[in-house]
Amino acid sequence: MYMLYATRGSGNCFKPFLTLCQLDIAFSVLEVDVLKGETRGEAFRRINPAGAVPYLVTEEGVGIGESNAMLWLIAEGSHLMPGSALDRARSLQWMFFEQSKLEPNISPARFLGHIAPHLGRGREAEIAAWQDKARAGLATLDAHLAGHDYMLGDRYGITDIALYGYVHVGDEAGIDLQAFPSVCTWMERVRQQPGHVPLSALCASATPFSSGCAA
Ligand SMILES: N[C@@H](CCC(=O)N[C@@H](CS)C(=O)NCC(=O)O)C(=O)O
Repeated sequence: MYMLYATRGSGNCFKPFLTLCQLDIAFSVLEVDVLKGETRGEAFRRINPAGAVPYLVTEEGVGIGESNAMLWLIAEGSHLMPGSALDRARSLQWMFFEQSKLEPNISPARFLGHIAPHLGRGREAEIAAWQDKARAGLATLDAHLAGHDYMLGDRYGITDIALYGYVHVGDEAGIDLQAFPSVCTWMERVRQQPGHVPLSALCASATPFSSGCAA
């Protein structure tokens, strides 16, 4: 059974979680608390030396980092995978876009402006710069989705999950998502997919990492 190390509220951790849920694959979640610094602690670094979540451990005990890479493993052989060589390349294209233009801007703006605002005090200019960069990325995404129901055309899959992870919490990063109407319509389509679960479900029945169950 897969074990997913995750932290509450994380769009990155939500991606493998949602994929596992939608494919009805058995897994358990261990909650590593970023706010308490557990990701940087020695105990977690023995498991993932990169000190980041999500981290996925397979039944054979092999660990894999990077949320979008996990989707390729979890969804292998399923209807959520891109089919042709061209679609696989397009999927990677959008996943790299997500990790370079959206996630690195939405995530810190949301963390410092919404999740831990006490840490964001005095960093308003940095937050505004991240928001501007995120809006530029969202404009690119909106233009793409104006002509497509889903990221790769007419079929939902892991590329949609990769993009949805942070885009759907863009408002918590102080970005008005209504300014991106095609993104909003696509998000609603994503929410209508069978087996969809909200981000709030991520650590709802997780075992705390601090309980020592991971050892
Ligand atoms: N590119 C990575 C990003 C992972 C990442 O930044 N994770 C954050 C939580 S969303 C983290 O573990 N931060 C730990 C820390 O800053 O101590 C992915 O997509 O998985």
